[in-house]
Amino acid sequence: MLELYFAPNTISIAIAIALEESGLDYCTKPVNFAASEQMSEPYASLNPKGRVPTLVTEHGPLTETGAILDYIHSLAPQKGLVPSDVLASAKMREAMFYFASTMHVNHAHKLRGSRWADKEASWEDMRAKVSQTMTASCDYVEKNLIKGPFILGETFSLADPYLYMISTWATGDGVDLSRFPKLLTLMAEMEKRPSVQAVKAAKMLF
Ligand SMILES: N[C@@H](CCC(=O)N[C@@H](CS)C(=O)NCC(=O)O)C(=O)O
Repeated sequence: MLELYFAPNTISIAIAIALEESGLDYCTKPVNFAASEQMSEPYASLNPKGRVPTLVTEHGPLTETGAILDYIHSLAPQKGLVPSDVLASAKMREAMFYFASTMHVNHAHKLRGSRWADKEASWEDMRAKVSQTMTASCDYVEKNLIKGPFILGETFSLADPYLYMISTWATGDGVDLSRFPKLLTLMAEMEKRPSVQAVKAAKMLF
């Protein structure tokens, strides 16, 4: 059975939502950040990057949110989590690459400045910039990525749980979400879905 290593409220919950959408059998394994379990054995052997998510498959561990989401689609193609249209699927991945390379990284500057600099003053500077960079990302997403109500329009795709999870961080990152009605609609649509309700009931998201 697939095993999802996760921490609550992190990007790993996008995987839990997609697994719920897929109908695949899976079980969850919490990784305790407070105890730095992501950095130590046995987890470090599964994911030497010290991050969640990791999905352990019958062929071994798989990491990186976008890659895991695509893998879930490959295991349950009948669920239509990736559109069959070639351009639409490329647009979905365009959004997902942006989330991984830019938006998630913007957010990480709030608490993880030590990845990029050694001086506390530099961390403070990075933290102070997060509301600006996350607001700019939300603005880009609002104007360019969300057709509405979902990213690709009426059709739900793997990019939606990815953006949904990042959006749950936005207010804490100093973003005024009321400026972004399409993003708020996408979040509300996601919250209606049984997949999101299931991860909330499991206390993976609160
Ligand atoms: N590129 C990775 C990033 C994963 C990532 O940074 N996850 C965060 C949680 S949102 C994490 O595990 N942080 C733990 C740490 O930095 O120690 C992915 O998309 O899977």
